[in-house]
Amino acid sequence: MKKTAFITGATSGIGKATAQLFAANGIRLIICGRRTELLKELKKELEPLTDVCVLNFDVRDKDIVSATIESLPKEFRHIDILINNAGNAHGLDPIEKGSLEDWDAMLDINVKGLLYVSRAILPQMVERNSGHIINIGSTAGKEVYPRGNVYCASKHAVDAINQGMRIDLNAYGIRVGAVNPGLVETEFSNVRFKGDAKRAKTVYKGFQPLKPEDIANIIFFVISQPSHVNIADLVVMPTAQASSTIVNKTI
Ligand code: NDP
Ligand code: 8X3
Repeated sequence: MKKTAFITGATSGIGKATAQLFAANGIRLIICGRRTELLKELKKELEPLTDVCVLNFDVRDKDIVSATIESLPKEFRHIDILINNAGNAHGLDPIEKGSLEDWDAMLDINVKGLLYVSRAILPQMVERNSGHIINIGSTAGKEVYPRGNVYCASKHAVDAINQGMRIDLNAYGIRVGAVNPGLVETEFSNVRFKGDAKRAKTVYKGFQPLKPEDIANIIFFVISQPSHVNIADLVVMPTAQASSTIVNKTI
């Protein structure tokens, strides 16, 4: 039977590339995000390859999250794979100047949003004693860098939630693992710098960053392992990157 994957944050970057790769491999898709037009376009692109269901919601709204997931059409209710990917950094300020709105956004989306989506999907996996969850963390969840403060905190929380999920779901045969990327060129820095494309570009200047497709390939590798293999935690950086602050820029 074909598997069904639920991907949050499928409108761009890592989530979109993962949806494209999954579709090319015949995995049925539930693609989620806030930008309706982008979801519709992606559905149109991928429908020749696989069945696609669009879910349009903001992960911050817990009532909408659970109601929307409950309203899935019958043929998409059985979810085999959950990719908890939706998230972003908002701002890069020192802690004493941090914006409260940015802090709320990062904690509400990256941490609470991930929890709301997971809470709505986990019971069916528990009932079936099967499922695979991949949490997209970050190198920012493994170390803390200057002015990364609250974004790093949100990704450290994802790291803890990943471990907690794996422990609590162990008895049910559900696989849980995290993929923690370093610098990937997506819309990430555009969002962090509030649409300042020039500043966003400078983040990836002078070295070869990861592409969203690189992470999609890794996610696909993780979900393609036999059922007795669980890749619990994986960190991947561009070759030019050694840590959050050490990047070999040549230009
Ligand atoms: P993008 O900005 O390209 O994609 C972010 C995705 O998250 C979009 O599809 C966006 O959809 C979705 N999203 C954001 N906020 C919400 C929300 N409130 N409700 C629902 N969906 C939301 O960035 P990336 O692809 O780079 O980021 C994906 C994940 O990878 C994030 O968790 C990020 O922290 C992580 N990551 C990224 C790295 C990088 O260097 N790029 C490195 C390490 C981790 P929409 O706007 O349509 O709602
Ligand atoms: C994204 C990687 O270093 O920009 O999570 O925070 S970084």
